[in-house]
Amino acid sequence: MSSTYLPFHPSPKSPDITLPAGACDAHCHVFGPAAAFPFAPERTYTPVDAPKEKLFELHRHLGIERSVIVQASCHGTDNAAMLDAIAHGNGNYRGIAMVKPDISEDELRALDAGGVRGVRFNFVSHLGKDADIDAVRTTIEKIIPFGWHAVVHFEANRLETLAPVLKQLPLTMVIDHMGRPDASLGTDQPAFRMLLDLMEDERFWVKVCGSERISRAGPPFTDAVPFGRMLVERFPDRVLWGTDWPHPNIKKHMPDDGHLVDLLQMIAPDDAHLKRLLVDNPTRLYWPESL
Ligand code: 0GY
Repeated sequence: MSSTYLPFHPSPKSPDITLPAGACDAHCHVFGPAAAFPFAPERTYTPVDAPKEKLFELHRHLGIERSVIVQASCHGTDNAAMLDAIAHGNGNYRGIAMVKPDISEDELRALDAGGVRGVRFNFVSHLGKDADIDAVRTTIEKIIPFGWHAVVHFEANRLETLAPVLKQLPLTMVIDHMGRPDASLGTDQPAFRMLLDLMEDERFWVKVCGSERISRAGPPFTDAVPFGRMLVERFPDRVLWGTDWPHPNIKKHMPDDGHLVDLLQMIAPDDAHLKRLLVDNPTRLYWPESL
């Protein structure tokens, strides 16, 4: 297990753009603090503490009003740190949990009351063993009555085997980080074409974040922009965006979150698309009661 990953940026720049009212960061995490919310024994990495106060401060700084906190693997299926952050978020925070397949209806009800609206499944080598497909199916049967969705996080090379399985699942699925293609291989690479094909099915949504993860050129990560731009233009009503703060497992170039917001000027072709990406789409998925 390594703790050599970079800490989050200490003082992100102010973005060059003013985000639309109600803008949502639909992918970020809280880590610890470990003294209050210990990390999972089975974790594959130990991050630096990234508590809710720092997340709230970042959101104020960037002009973000709403957010979805995604359970990270380093906390395993103990969603306490995330639930605590949501509870302090004045209704502007929702969560995506990680759960065991034998979770009870009462436990799911408690998560729902705590602001959880979906469950995440990982298929990423550096985060440990892939989610078990039978366990995924069992969990999904249990969450459907709550109207939740699944968040699927996979490496690009998993898509060929995963796509037929995902196509059988009867619920909304949100794909993390544009399906994690290698940006240096271009938008015509088979894995990205497969993702575009999957997106033709209206059950699928995709997060156009993770530019810093798929980039091979490094800061300012503009080699990742064509991927996000293509997704936003083709599927304007099923795209979400997030900071991915505090950026777990980044070893080389810790992004400045202000720069990541600036990239949105290139990812969205105009203000109308930007509003759908940051406001309308996350509202439909996470705050439908406010519509
Ligand atoms: C991300 C990506 C990563 C980590 C996790 O659950 C996690 O630990 O999500 C990663 O290492 O690529 O979405 O934040």
